[in-house]
Amino acid sequence: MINLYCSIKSCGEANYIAAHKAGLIGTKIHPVLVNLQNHIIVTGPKKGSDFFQVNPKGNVPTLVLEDKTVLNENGSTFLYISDLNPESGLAPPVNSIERYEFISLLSFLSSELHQSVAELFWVTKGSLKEFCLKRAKDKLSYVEKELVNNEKKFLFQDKFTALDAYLIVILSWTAPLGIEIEDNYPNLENYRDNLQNMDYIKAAQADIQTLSLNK
Ligand SMILES: N[C@@H](CCC(=O)N[C@@H](CS)C(=O)NCC(=O)O)C(=O)O
Repeated sequence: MINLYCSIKSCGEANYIAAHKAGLIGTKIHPVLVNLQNHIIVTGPKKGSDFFQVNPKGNVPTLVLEDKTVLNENGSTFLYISDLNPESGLAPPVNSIERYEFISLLSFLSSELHQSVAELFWVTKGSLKEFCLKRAKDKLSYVEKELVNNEKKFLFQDKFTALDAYLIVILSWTAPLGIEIEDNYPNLENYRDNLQNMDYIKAAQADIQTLSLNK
């Protein structure tokens, strides 16, 4: 079994949602929860141990494969999970031009949108906060105008992919950080609400919550 180290409401949860949608949780992937405040593993046989021993960077998502290879960074983990079940359509096939377009969007989500929104967790006041807030809003405006316009239900082409799992988790961070999607980004609001109502998203989120309750 492959271990997926993740945390509730983090980009690790996004990887869990993708794996859940592809039917991989419990069949090929075993989820392990990590407390990102203190970097302690909170479920499974390694409960109570230091997550830095698994991944020296201390961040999720982290996959530990059966041969003990450690894969980390969303740009890698989402693709690995997707390729465990190519039929799931979580990512386009290897060698297709769509694969490269998909990787481009995945890189944008992880290196630009994710980081510009998440830095507001740490930068909470002053002119630096204003700068970071504007930067995050600019990235969201790009998604609003270019990626989820025309009532698009999914980020890439016309079906659910790993990118959607990633984007809805990033969008769940915005309200506590003072960015109101409802007031400013109608396309993103539609996109988010539509996905949030999908049974497979609700089921994945309920399952990861159960995992945290049973720790
Ligand atoms: N560069 C990483 C960033 C992943 C990341 O920021 N993960 C966060 C959760 S969303 C995390 O683990 N933060 C805790 C830490 O870095 O100690 C990627 O793109 O995958």
